[in-house]
Amino acid sequence: MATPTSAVSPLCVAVTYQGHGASGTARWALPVQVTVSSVADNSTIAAWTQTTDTSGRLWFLPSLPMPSAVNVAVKNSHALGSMALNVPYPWGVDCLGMPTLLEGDANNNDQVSITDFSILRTAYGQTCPACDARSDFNEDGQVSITDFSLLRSNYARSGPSTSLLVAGRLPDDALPFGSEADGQLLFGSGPSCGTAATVRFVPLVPPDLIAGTAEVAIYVDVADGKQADSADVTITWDDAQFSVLDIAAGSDFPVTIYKELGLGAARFASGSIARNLPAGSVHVATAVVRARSWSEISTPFTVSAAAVSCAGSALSTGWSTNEVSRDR
Ligand SMILES: [Ca+2]
Ligand SMILES: [Ca+2]
Repeated sequence: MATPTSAVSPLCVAVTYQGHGASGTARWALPVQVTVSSVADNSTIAAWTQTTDTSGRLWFLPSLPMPSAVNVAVKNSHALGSMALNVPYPWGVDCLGMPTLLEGDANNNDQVSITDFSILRTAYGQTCPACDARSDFNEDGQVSITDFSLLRSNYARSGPSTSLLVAGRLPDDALPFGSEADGQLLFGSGPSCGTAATVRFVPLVPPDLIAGTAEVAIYVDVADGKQADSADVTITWDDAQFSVLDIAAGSDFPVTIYKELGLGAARFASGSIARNLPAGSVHVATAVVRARSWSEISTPFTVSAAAVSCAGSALSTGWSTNEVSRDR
C-alpha cells in the first residue's frame, strides 16, 4: 500500500495462508477481501480488496471517524474467512495477526462442502494457468492430492475463524487453525500424520482362468503405523502382456478423486473424508487385470509417480518394484 503522506501511521494486517509453504514467495502475495465492521452488530463500516505482500501483510491508512474498537475480517477467494474481534482502532504499529485462512472454499461461499470437492474433482490433475485456479488451494500451480488434503482437513467447516483480542494483546496466532491440533475441534482428535509412505501391490485372488482376469490391490504403507488421507498413483505396465480393465477405490480410500485408464498406463487418485483416517497399510485401490496369457506374465506393474498426503502435507513417497506375478 502507499506510504503515509501525513503523520498518520498506516495500519498493518498480517495474514497466514494454510498450506502455502514458507512465507516469502508469491504463494503468499494474494488478494484478500478486507472488512472492518462494528463490534456491536458486525455491520460493515469499510470493505475493500487488497493484495498482501509475500509475507502475507498489507497496510492501509486509517480513516476517521471510526469507533474506538472494530472487528477486522479477511478472506481469500478459496479459503474460509478469518476475523479478529474487538480490536482497538487504530491498533498501532504492530501488525494485527489474523487467524490462519483455512483452505478449501473453492466456490467462495465461506463453507467447505461437497460442492468444493466437486470443483476440485473436476479440475483434478490440471496445471495452472490452464487450470481452474479455484481449487489450487495451496497456490503451487497444480490441482493435486495436496489440495484435496487441505480441503479434507477443513471439510464441513464454515468461516470465519475468529480470534478474540485479549486486552492489550494482539490475537495469539501461535497455533494456526487447521494444524493437526486444530483437527481436535472437528474430529475429536487430530490425525497422526505419517511422514513417509511406500506403494505396493497385492494380488487379491488367483487368476480366473476362464475369464482371464485377476484383481490386484494397490496399497500404501504409511511408515510407523501413521495416517494418511489421500494418494495419487500412476502405474505403467507392458500392454502386450496384460491390460487393466478397471480400477476402483479401495476400502480405506473410498472417495475416487481421479481416474485415467489407458493402454499400458493408468493414474488413480482416491482419498477419505471420514473422521477416522486409515493408518499403516492403506488399501488405496483395486485393479482388475486381464492377462493375454497368465503363464507368460513376467514383468511387473511399475509405479511411475506417486504422491501421498495428510492434512495438506505431502508424505515422502517411494515404491519398490512390485511383480504382479502369475499364480500357478
Ligand atoms: Ca464453499
Ligand atoms: Ca495445488
